[in-house]
Amino acid sequence: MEKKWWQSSVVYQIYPRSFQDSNGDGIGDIPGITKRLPYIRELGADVIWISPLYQSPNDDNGYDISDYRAILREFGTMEDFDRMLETAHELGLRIVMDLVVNHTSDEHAWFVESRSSRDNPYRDYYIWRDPKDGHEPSNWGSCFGGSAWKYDEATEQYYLHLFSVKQPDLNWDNPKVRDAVFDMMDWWLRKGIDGFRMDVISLISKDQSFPDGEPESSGYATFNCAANGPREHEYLQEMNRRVLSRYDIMTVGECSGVTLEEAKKYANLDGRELSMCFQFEHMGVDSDPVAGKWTTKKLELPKLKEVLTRWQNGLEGIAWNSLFWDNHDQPRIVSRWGCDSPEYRERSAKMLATCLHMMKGTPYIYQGEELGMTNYPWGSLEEFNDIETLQNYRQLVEKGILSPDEAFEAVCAKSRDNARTPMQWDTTEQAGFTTGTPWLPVNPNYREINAAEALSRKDSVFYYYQKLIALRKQMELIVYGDYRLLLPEDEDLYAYTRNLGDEHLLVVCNFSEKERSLRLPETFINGWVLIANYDAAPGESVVIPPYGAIAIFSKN
Ligand code: TEU
Ligand code: CA
Repeated sequence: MEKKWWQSSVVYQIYPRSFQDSNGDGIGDIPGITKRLPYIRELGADVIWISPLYQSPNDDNGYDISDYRAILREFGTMEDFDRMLETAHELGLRIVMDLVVNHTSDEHAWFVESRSSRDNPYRDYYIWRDPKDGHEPSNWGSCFGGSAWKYDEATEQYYLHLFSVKQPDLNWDNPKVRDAVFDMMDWWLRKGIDGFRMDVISLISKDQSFPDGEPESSGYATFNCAANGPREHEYLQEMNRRVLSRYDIMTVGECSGVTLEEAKKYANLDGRELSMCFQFEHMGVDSDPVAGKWTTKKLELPKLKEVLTRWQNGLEGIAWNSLFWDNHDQPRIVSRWGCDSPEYRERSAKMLATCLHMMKGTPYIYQGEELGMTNYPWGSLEEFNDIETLQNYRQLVEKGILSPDEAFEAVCAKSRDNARTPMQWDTTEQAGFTTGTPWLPVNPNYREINAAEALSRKDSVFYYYQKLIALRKQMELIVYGDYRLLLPEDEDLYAYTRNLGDEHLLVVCNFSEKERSLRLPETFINGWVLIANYDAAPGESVVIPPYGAIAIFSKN
């Protein structure tokens, strides 16, 4: 197998709105990112994925783009962008841009034209359908609640929007759309960016008959029924031929609804489509059959192990995995699957990091994860900003799927806004994020949990991540070794090995509050402790404290 730079990279994700404000308007911006690049360098990550920076009316915080070649005024100017890119490159950091081309904003010039009349040249840039028996053309639902079809009075047709009504889906079956998108991608690549993270790229090809899907408790079929459509791979291969293959870049597809078999195509090592893809199966292990992700159900560890192991082994030697717990759409992992009480917050954050970063694939760190940032202590529904949270809350309560109290508890646990509260830099007012009023409140725990504190203390979560990253850079075993699960049924311990030639690694992570001991497999007796989040002294067995984690190396 040919080795690629992005296989030994670690990616740091920035959500620009919440990272660092530089001018006191309460909104993070590009000069703020530039100022903090040395911080990311210090952590050791070498690729930065930045959520959308483009012009947008912000119905979905930048994932609704109205001009792909302009920077959102609140974030700065194109000159600011160019300076950031140059500074990043000087520091040896690569920049991967978010690419949102399943849909645009309804304020994009293409859609303004498209909706103006049925015979406008841009009409077919989007997906328009006549009513079916006076109703929506199919039962497809929007990810944010309600139908995915919106009736437009002016031209008496429906348009498709798998996300908000302000995010109409592009019609990829129109070759002009593909030309326009590829041209725009090329424009950014010529500027010198290092790749793309492709938003819901698994949804771009739709079955033109728009068949009804299996309805959920909401009455609609999930937007996943549009995933991996009939011409999906044809379009990605075309994109690859015409654009991607001409640059030395990294591409990661956000592949909602992807199966293992599909991922082998998206992320195949033959390089015909993308470098790697995000799958979400492991993010769904604590969801509910009726309420979906909107539940406070506890994690069942054997399920998580089953899913991740299937992906680790299923792609082995065929395609490349990406590894993540957190992103701008997920609650904070330490609150979700660790323990955010003062006693265990740091140890469980390090345990989760160990479990993920010792696996095979490219790891992603979401801003603040390296500090063990936690979910926000929400007091009322009014405090939320996110469209997905607010619309789903309403739908869950209206349909009687959850009581208002249950729905509130669920959004507190799962809202995307948990990830979007401002980055906690130091103990000054507003955590050093802004000198003004932040667009989302700062978590009050910033006085204890912040970057300045973490950087001043050698045993912080930050330095633990730094060490994990450094180990990946030093050891091919961590990048290329195969993966084998141990103890599949154990409800507390996640244990696996990695193996490359005569090198072996044993990783044991305790997801519980119990102390657990484990007899070491023969190979690892007298092994070398590569990293642990407690004072470890293994002999023939290890005693692992609550939320403990250890990785033992052996060569034979
Ligand atoms: O997310 C796509 C996606 O699948 C999400 O809807 C995800 O399932 C959900 O947010 C989890 O709760 C991407 C972006 O990451 C997200 O921020 C955007 O809102 C969405 O696409 C539309 O562009
Ligand atoms: Ca600002």
